[in-house]
Amino acid sequence: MADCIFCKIVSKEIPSKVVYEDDDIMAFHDIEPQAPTHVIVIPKKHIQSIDHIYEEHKELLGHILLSIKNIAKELGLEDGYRVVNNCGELGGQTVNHIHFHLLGGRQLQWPPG
Ligand code: D5M
Repeated sequence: MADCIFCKIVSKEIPSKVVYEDDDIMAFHDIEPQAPTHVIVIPKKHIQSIDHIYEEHKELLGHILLSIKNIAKELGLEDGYRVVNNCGELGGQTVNHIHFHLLGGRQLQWPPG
């Protein structure tokens, strides 16, 4: 998608600090980290949000979750971590390419704001 920041990260038009990449997904360090470890995990295919997920995406979403587990292990988050998805305006989504925040490296609080 032409105006999508994360599509530009996928195409390498915008640089990022990649922690994992394969044919279908990419993980890179968040530019505004909210924890010592803050990684964004995305499908390479442009999907706007969870609201735009359909049956055909089930395998891709499973692959993302399994990869998040593996990335967390690689990054040394064995004591725990948080996975966040913000969906839509009231959900706090600012980049309209579905993404999962992987946060860790400190005691995270609940509830979020
Ligand atoms: O989160 C969008 C997240 O995307 C937010 O934490 C900043 C991050 N972001 C935005 N631009 C970049 C670039 N260029 N590199 C890395 N990270 C980026 P949301 O859930 O939509 O509020």
